[in-house]
Amino acid sequence: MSLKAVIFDLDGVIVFTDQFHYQAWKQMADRMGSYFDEEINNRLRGVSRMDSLEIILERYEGEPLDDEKKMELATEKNEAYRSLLATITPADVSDEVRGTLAEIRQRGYGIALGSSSKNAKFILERVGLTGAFDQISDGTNITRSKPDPEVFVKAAQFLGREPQECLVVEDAEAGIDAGIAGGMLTAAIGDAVNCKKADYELGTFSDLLQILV
Ligand code: B16
Ligand code: MG
Repeated sequence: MSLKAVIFDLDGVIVFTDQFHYQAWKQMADRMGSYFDEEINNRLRGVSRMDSLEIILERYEGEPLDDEKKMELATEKNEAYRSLLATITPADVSDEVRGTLAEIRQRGYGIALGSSSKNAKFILERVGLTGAFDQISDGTNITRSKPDPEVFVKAAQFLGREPQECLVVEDAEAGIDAGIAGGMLTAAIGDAVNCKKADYELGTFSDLLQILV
């Protein structure tokens, strides 16, 4: 079956907000007296907010935290993250990414977002890319986060395409695993190239134009 659509991860592929995630989590972890560094932050790529919190709390040694307190901590982090997101502008998306998305559409492929983030629509609005996507599947329409394929399976359904007709573009190993589990082809960019599991490896975003002929 030939490729008809592309499903893009957001953070680490289209925009780069991992430093904002880091700063917001770091602020929370410091307040809790819990150790947190960039290496732990790397494990949070593609992982949902609550699952990220659980990873951070692996190093927490204080009083036990109930679900209500955990929700409070996640909300505190998200508020700090949203304040940082308010500083991003269309200039935070490269001309290469913008031009490649336009060319992929021009070539007739369906385009969807497949992001774990509940802030995905807000981010797309901030950078002026909402119109570049035919469909959006994000943290607001899933119950299981990557490596579960749910976010990509939903994206394919929203596009009206079979999984085998879709190419997933991801920067996280958990996202490549999710694409494979969903029965899709996968293209790795950035960090995900190191896992050596993807069907394609992108040196740069516009390399997609050699796959999507
Ligand atoms: P939020 P992606 C993911 O986005 C991020 O990589 C991950 O670090 C974050 O925890 C997750 O979104 C949830 O984000 O707190 O905004 O709902 O890479 O799947 O686009
Ligand atoms: Mg990502």
